[in-house]
Amino acid sequence: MKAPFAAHTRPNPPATGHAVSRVLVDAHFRRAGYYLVRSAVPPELCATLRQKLGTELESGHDVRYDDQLRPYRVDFLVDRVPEVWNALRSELVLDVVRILLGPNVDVVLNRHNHGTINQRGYSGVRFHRDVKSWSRNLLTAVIFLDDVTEANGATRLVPTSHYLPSVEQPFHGGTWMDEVDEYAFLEDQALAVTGPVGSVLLFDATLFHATGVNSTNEERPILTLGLHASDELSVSNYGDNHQQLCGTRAHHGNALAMAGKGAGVHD
Ligand SMILES: O=C(O)CCC(=O)C(=O)O
Repeated sequence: MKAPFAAHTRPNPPATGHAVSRVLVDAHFRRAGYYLVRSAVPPELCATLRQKLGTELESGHDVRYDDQLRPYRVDFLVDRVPEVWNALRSELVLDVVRILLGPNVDVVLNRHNHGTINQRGYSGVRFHRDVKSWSRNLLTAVIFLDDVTEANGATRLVPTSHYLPSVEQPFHGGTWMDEVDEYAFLEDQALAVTGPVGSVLLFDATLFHATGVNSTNEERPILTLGLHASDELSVSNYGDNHQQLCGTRAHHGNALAMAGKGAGVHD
């Protein structure tokens, strides 16, 4: 029998109608690099998503295996499990995402877009950034499909590390913290972000973060998506790696490029 989530003594905020302070959310996110939206996705929807994630893992298609050869990740999530859109469009999630990114938001299909279950003993992904540099940044969204605790491997992140300069390293592009000597010691400053089922951890994709080690016998299922503001250059006829989450998508860039005459023109 699994122990209920017990890391917080205050009651969960209601999943809907919970007023968030625009100023505080934005100020905390910009300084610390992350923001946890507690209990934002209804538990029933999380149960459906857990079950669908399990089915997709069993299918063996586009599944990754951990260091003990157990299936642990499925890619191309939004195509395989459309209920992910309902989770992202939960009222409280959209409230906070709109504060951080504005009214028009896209989901990126070629970064993250996966569901993961970390099982006992798997040490997960080591400290890294999800993008190399702020110049093409993302908002990473981790949806907790079950209670996430330190014991079952909560994501660990290094607050404020999104301010550290981008460092180009051979082969891996500088996204791995332990490959940069000056940054490696920051692991000691990391904190684990825990929360009840349905919580959503949002962070600047240049914030160094890692999977915690799961020391329980339960899985820790999460979904991970990359979001960004749909800005005036998002729409292009050079191909589209995005799908609209909310708002509108408009192009105000180079008109020639949009008309298909863009070769050699800055788009
Ligand atoms: O498993 C986690 O807690 C974090 C996963 C992660 O960092 C990633 O998918 O890039």
